[in-house]
Amino acid sequence: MIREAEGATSSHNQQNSPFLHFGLGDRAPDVLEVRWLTGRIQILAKPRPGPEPLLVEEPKGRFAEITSVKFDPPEPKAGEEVSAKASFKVPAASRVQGFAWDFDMDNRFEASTDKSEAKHVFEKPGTHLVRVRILESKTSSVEKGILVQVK
Ligand SMILES: [Ca+2]
Repeated sequence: MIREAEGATSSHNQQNSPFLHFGLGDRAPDVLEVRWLTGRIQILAKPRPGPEPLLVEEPKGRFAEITSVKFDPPEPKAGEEVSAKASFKVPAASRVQGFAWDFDMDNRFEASTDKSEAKHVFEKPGTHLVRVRILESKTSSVEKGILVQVK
């Protein structure tokens, strides 16, 4: 389930509540991901349904940023192995737990790596959107999407 919230939808003399209400019903998902407008992804493991609402607030403090992703070769051919390398910044106090790579935007990560580099073979030519995630901790991560042209 994905639910998107927009900001600035209020009109004159009206103000939107800063709260969003989600109903999970009787389902107990394994993971609840909250994507904040700042780019931070908050990961809540096994949120329990119950009579009391679960209040989720964006964590304070600085977080990691993926500054760029480079491919080698920059314009790969279909069937050719490509190396993808992410450049990133992390606050001094945090450590990176790892990286996850989704090379075909199906919301499943094909590769999990300790280093900021992964290899992949694109089977088909065309424009591919690659998603890379920095895992800052079990509860926080940041993603970036990059287009790559495959010949
Ligand atoms: Ca994938």
